[in-house]
Amino acid sequence: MTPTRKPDQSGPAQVSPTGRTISDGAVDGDPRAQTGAFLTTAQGVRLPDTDHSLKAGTRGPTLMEDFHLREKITHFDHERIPERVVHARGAAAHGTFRATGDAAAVSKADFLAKGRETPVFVRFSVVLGSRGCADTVRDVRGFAVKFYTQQGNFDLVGNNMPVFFIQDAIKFPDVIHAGKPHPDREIPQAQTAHDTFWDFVSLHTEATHHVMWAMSDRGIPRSYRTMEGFGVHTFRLVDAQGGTTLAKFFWKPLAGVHSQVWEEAQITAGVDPDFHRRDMADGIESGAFLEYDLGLQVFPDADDETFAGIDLLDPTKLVPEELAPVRIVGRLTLDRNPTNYFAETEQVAFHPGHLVPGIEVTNDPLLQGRLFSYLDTQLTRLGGPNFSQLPINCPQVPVNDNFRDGMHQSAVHQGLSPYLPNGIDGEPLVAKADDGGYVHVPEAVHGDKVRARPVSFADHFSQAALFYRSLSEVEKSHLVDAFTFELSKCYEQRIRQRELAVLADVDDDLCARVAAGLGLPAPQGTPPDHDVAPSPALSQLPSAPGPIAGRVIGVVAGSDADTDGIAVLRGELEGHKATLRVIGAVPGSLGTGRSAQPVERTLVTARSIEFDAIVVADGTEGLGGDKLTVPLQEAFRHCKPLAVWGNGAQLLVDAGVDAGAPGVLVGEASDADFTAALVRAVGMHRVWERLQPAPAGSAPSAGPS
Ligand code: HDE
Repeated sequence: MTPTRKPDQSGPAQVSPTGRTISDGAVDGDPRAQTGAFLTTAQGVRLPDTDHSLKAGTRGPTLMEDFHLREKITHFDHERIPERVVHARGAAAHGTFRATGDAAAVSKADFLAKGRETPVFVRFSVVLGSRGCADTVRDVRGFAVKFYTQQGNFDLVGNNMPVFFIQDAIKFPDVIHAGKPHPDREIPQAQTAHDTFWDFVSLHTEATHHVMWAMSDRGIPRSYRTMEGFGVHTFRLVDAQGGTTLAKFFWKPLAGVHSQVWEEAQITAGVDPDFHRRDMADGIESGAFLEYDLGLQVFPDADDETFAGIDLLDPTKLVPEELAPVRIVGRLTLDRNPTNYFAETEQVAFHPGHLVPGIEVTNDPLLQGRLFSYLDTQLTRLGGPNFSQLPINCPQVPVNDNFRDGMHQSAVHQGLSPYLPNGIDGEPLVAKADDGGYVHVPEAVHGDKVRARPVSFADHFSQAALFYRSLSEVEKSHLVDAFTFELSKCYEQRIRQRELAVLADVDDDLCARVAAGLGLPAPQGTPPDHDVAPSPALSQLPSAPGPIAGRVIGVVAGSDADTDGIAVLRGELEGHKATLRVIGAVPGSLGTGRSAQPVERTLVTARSIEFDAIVVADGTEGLGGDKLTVPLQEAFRHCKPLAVWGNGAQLLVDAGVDAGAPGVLVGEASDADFTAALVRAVGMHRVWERLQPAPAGSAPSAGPS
């Protein structure tokens, strides 16, 4: 029962944080937004001037009594809150999760019931960088989802890699200290290519599997829409009858899993540090929403908590999808950008302990430590214990928690007795499982008090080898290049040698190739046998063209460009929810009438990194020179599709690009065949065949291939 106000009591009027009564008809319908015709102080006093401080004469000193100056500057002085100690840089979007009902047999969670639609807020992040770092650094990405369910908030706080560097939360401060910039000069920003990181991971070999993922293409995603997500830990699901299973969570992007190449990621960090957040916001604005399927791997809740010999409590291990298929249980669509970065993206507070009935934690020692950390860090970051009242964190169900007071309390609690039981105000009901109460599954807990880990956590190499051996050759070579790059950035030779010794215990081929790149002898190790079955699901290369929604295609066009042809191509791409951007010599517009084309990029502002493919249209007057050669060569080198029609082909030749190479489409006109071939090529993401030496005597292609 909720206590009621006594007859002699009053309280503040029900106004929003911006001073409007809830019934006010607001322009945008949200009483929390600032409106009103006049500029005011924070106290609501109308202001005649906010540009001149109050002075004794125009040339005199500023007066202490200038309450507006003092209030304005004081508020500004306190605008920043501490950034997250990890995952500081992030970007977020609102959306909806729609359940298929396929999880209902294993979890009684209401939001997983068939047809249920649940509002969500998703924040993607990089781990190591500060809030202002570049989006495209090599790092793990956070993939944190808040479900505002009818049973309270559930947070799935995951990453874009399925395993983690350490097996016990007590090492988290250490691995982060090692990954963050060196404490003396605070260098390097947002990267692992430095001594302390490699010192740590070569000494803590449990990190080896995750290091493989971080050095693979997964560490440099093309965009948030092309990232897989993983809950990492094993959770315990509870069905309506109280039966339990163990499960791992997955997000499968409908756009496929794609990455940048390393040189591209480095260029992007300088040319457009906001690349990923821009891609997401622009995509949502243009109707190319981000979509992911939620999947579950489900395992019997066996006493030893293993599956196929894999310890499900060890967060450095995955279960190959070939052994336990991922069952799709719902779809997430991100279709709305936040209104205010600070209020939403910065103030959102995720916590792996925000659980709903039907989902419980396991004894994974990494997860157990996380259950403490998130609330603890948020107390400092968000300035007190009441941050769950912030609009972005607020559950969308009744809250009756008996918590009181604290910094920034915005509820006006009534009654005298916020405790249970009480004989004064009456009490809220306590819920049984049937009432939707979160009743923990009983679990026997026993054991000696020890600081130790299970014997099964000792194997640090077999899954690192599984990962490497499951990759395609092009992915392997990227991974070798990444190890070589990062270890070359270390100053200490002994750290390089120690990491090579680690790689020798993973795979001879990997170790030999990295050692060759470092100019060091390859040590002999004891890698796992080669007869372990690879897991093709770990490779991210597509076998067939995927959707191209959200992709950006640049079309280079001269002053005499075939604007009718560009219009045809634009229509085709827009039909696939992809974007065409015309790159001209100067800003303005090309052509006239219905097929007139705006020039959205010029040779001064365009770099290849913005585009998933570059097309040169027929009509190239006024184009050429280094400014064009650079993006064309980059796109070619990064194995992006290139296409030309009409006399556009000459620009490729001028730029020194081999028009006969794989993935260079040469057409007479921007017709249906040409556009379809381009869409297919972009759907394959990259033309890796271009990296193979051309067979002797191969001729340039005469038409779209
Ligand atoms: Fe986190 N992590 N973490 N983490 N984590 C935080 O919480 C922590 C781990 C993850 O967009 C912090 O509010 C510990 C694994 C994401 O706001 C902090 C350990 C996974 C985000 C924290 C881990 C994650 C965080 C910092 C070792 C993937 C960003 C700010 C046991 C399954 C959420 C904050 C957002 C953020 C602690 C390991 C994911 C300090 C102690 C494993 C996506 O509480």
